[in-house]
Amino acid sequence: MATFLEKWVEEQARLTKPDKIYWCDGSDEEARKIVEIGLTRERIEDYNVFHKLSQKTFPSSYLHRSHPTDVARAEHLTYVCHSDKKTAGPNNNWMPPAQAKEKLTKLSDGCMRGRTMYVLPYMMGHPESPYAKACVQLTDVSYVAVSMRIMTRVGKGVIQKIKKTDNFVRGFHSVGDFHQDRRFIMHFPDENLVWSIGSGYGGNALLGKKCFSLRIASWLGLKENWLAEHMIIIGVEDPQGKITYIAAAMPSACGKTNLAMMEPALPGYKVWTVGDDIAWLNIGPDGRLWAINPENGFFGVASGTSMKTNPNMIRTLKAGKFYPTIFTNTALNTDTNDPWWEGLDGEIPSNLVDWRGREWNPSLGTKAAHPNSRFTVAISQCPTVSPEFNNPDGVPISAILLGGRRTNLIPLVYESFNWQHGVFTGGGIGSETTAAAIHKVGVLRRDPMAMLPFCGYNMGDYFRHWLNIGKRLAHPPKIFAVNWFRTDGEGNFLWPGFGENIRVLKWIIERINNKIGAKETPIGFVPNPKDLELDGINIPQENLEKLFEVNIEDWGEEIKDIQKFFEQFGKRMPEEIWKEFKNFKELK
Ligand code: GTP
Ligand code: SPV
Ligand code: MN
Repeated sequence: MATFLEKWVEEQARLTKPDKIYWCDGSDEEARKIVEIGLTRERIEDYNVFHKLSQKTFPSSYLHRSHPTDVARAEHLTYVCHSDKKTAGPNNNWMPPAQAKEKLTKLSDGCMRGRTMYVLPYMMGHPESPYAKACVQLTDVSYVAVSMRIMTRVGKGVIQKIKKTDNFVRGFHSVGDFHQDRRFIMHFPDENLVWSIGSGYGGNALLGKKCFSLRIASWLGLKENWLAEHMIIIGVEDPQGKITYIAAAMPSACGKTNLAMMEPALPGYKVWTVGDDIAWLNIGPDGRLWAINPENGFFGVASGTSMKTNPNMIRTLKAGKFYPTIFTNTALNTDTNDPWWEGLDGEIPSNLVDWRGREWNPSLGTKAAHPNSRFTVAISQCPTVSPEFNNPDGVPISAILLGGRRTNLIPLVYESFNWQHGVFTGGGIGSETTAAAIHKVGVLRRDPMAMLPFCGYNMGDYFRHWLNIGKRLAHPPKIFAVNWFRTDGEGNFLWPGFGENIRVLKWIIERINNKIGAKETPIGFVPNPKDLELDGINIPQENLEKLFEVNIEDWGEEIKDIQKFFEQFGKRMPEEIWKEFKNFKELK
């Protein structure tokens, strides 16, 4: 008798009419075959899906150019289809599930004609982890099939798991005709289903990532008492060899990957990488918060990545151990056949074509690499990958960092008074938008816990859920807010960032261990000047003052904006958060 999975695949094939159906086993040999198809047969506009790069500099690497309208997440085309609008909340686009399905069914009719339907069984999380989830994605493009192998644990073993339980998350994906008018990324949380059509780009198409591991998983977390968060997970080893695990949320393109594999500027410190984008957080039997990274690879921002900013990522990209590594929408040095992007070490090469394949030189005034150009690479290639990466139980979290990109107002770091105050602080965080999604860049918006585009239900309920989790933790992590992006009057960053961020982590760890005091301000505790390690770094005194300045007079607009944001959630907004808000407003 056909299994639920087989029936589903058959049904989707009847609708989409692919030439072939291919069940992936996740093997190296298979990946090579699929890449071969993208090198020769499939085309996007006038370009093959894959272009082989110089194997000397970046072994096993390929360049992929996406459709020029398809270069980032499409938040305006992303829907969460709960049965009622209130459950989706003002933070999500919503359509009644039946209407959404009708629309998608029409768009999907015959959409795989002439193409292959790849069936990808995969795990989010280590197969032996009690927190892992089994999934199956269908896709009609080699780029997505191969990227899923890098980003997740693809393998036939998953089918065995599924057979026993019939419990898995379904992802249907087709690039359709790439047209924006026929592009939708729709989520059906009550059916464990994601249906995405019209885009081949990362977060719209690699459905294990934001679609499942955040939007659907956050909803599962609400029902099952855990949290799915847009957070990195790191182990910070101090000179005595003690490792402290930290989770940190920052919006897209705001520094997570860089922080996750930092090369610390302070001697004796080491950062171990557990995850760079997503954390699933569970309450352990010991009353602590335990984190796993459900992913198996990095889908990182290329622009700005160099031996100076993120040497461990450059090393990861050059390792060539796991097949393949993919660059998406970077420029190409036509002399050397190497990928190139703004911020990479060395001179600007003289013979470049831009991310669309057009001849390029700096005088054009455009960017050669798309600002959201990315690489897809296995986490196993990372020289700082934590020995705990595959630990089924995850790692115990001692601190949560919540960040944003703020050119002014927000100090480098401050500590919340307690969990409830931390939820209020995180809930009110704002960040300036980046090129990771299709919208105007540099616009300030509220982005609570960096989850605004990823929370799969009403954020009022989400804040309540955070409060409840806090109550159930015997040892809740301390909550800190961070901002690497404050600038001076001329737009220069006040803080050098990257490897120097270890100084902030050191302060945080000392606070966790009650080793040092701090200055109390209305927004939380900020470092006493003497407690931030500044040995070996030269920061003008006035910059330091500015970095930690909490001028409460300047918070007027911010408070109004936070209030307006919270008010959208009406009765679903927890009283406790309003209480914190009121306290804060009165202090002001
Ligand atoms: P997503 O993959 O979209 O989730 O992004 P991310 O949060 O992982 O951001 P990432 O670490 O890739 O950094 C995004 C951009 O911010 C890059 O261009 C980095 O060079 C820059 N960046 C990262 N960390 C710092 C920092 O400490 N200071 C400054 N000034 N820039 C940073
Ligand atoms: C982000 O935008 O947060 C990313 C890239 O990490 S994507 O996979 O598109 O979500
Ligand atoms: Mn990242």
